[in-house]
Amino acid sequence: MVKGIFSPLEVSGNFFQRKYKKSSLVHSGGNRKMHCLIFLFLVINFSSRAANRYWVGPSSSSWHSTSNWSNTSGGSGGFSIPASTDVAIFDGGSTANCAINSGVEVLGILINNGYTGTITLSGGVSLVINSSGFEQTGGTFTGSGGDMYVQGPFDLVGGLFTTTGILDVEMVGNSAPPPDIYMGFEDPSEPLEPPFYRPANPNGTGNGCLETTTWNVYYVRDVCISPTVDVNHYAIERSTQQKRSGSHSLRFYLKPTPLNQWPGGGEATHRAELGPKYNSPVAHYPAAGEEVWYGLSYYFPNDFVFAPENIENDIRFVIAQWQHGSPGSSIIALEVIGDEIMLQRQTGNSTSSTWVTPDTITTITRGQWMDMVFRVRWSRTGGIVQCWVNGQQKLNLNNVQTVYNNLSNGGGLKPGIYYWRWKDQQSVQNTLNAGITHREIFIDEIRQYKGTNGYQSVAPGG
Ligand SMILES: [Ca+2]
Repeated sequence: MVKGIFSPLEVSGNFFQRKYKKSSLVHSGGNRKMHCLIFLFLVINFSSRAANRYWVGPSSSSWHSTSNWSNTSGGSGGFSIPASTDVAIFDGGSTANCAINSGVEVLGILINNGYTGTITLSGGVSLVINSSGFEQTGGTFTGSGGDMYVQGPFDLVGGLFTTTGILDVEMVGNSAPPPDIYMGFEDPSEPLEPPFYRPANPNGTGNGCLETTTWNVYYVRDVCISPTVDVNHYAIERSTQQKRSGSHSLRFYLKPTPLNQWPGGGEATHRAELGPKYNSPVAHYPAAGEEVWYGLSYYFPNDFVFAPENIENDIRFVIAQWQHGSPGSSIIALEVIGDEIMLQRQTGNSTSSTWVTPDTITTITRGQWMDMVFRVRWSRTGGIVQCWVNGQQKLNLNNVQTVYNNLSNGGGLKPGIYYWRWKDQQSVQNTLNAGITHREIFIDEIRQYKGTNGYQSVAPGG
């Protein structure tokens, strides 16, 4: 159980939900699965121990009169006023206003989209709602200084909710649907295959990319190390050095190719990532029109050296990208530029894309975990990219391109270090000049959920 107090609060629209989780205040889209779960919960209560009471009152009438309540929608009044084991239902059976002028305790309140009236909670009055919680999909609820205590789910799907009094919400635990993918890096059986080993070859050619090995059922290693150096110039390993939860996280490490070992005809070191596995039990590439939520937590060590901040310079690298499985750059990626994490986007076609000036998401705090949640609606023209950091919304892009014009799918999350600039000798020199000898980051609590309102399903947590 988690608990929080907010005041004042105003919420409107038909695609909104407000919840409280630990120390973070969360705004996110409507949740149809949640809606169905709550509805089922109410139905079970209706049939077992609770009574339904339907609002049938005349205009501007009082909650506190038996003549205004019925046992069926639109039925005759005269039934008991909803009490602590009853659910009060406002639907199309009466669209009249309702005034709560003295203290009320009910099992639940359900305001469905057939109700178009206004329910007013008067100042100084307490409204206690027990385990069935509060759900609103229509009408208007106005708290004019009265206080609400919700001992169950609080679910705003539509209508208008306003209160100037206390709103104290206690969510039922685990009410969010589980994620489709969860990686906490606690499983000692992962990685499923040992990393590929390849000896250094001073005359090596080619791109240096190692044979992929399976990390777990969802991911493979995707590593490119200069053929002239030993493969220990990288690491993707479970580590106890840092952890967001449990006792392990995943450590990513990459070292640039030494200038005196530069490959003559090949590519220098540039990649240590977990790549989408082609036969993963969860499909990695969402279709255009689908919405996917991603959660993960980053840790930059205290000795992480920030490069001089200049988005035009060479000293920047990717810490996650959403790879679409076709030739060409990822359409969205997270880059570290200076001391900030930015969202890098492309537009157009995958093989001839146009670079978009990155959007700053957050300044990096070294030595602390940063919890990140992303909502991505994959679309050629109506895409959405939203990002929250430690519970605060930092990015809200709407009607952007998140699927290339020549593709029919969006990207699969590919976490890790992609230092594409290190394929260039001058960039490595610039990196060394800035006092950067390697890159090391830790990632934990990776989650993925396909569907709407997935914040609670993917938010990093213990
Ligand atoms: Ca962990």
